[in-house]
Amino acid sequence: MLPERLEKAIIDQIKAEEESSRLYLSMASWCEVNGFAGAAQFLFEHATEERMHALKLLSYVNDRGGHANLLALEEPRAEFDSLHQVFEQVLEHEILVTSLINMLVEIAMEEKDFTTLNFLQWFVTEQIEEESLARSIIDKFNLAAGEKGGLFHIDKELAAMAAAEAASPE
Ligand code: OFO
Repeated sequence: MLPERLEKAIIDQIKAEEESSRLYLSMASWCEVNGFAGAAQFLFEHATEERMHALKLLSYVNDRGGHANLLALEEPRAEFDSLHQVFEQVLEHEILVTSLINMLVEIAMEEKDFTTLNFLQWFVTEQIEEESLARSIIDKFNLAAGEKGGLFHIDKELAAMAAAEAASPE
């Protein structure tokens, strides 16, 4: 059985992952209506990944004899000033999620639940990858600043990254 405190914390994390998914869906929608088809594709893909993270946590709680009941979700932000700002928000959000995962790890350690600690390792690694990916995209904006057609090229690169992600989802 999962310790009650840990079960509650994982249920909160399911909510956070669902909210991540909806935030990226909302960003994808903004990109789509603003002519950034590649970025939209990338963010739709990312939204699906976050939903898979929520499902992974949900299954874990239930497999350990708990009950992953779902919580009410916040309305995601819908408007952005620029594509660059969208990806700055992605990074900011991933940094927040990393801190939430670290808090979960801390609770699992305090509860001496080694099975959960082992399970959470996947999320720890995933957050390193996601933060690094968001940083690399922001670097592209900084490099392309002022360059003619810079946004067009970034959007094309994001489409290629989305296709690669779709081919090896996590
Ligand atoms: Fe769920 O991986 Fe990012 O947030």
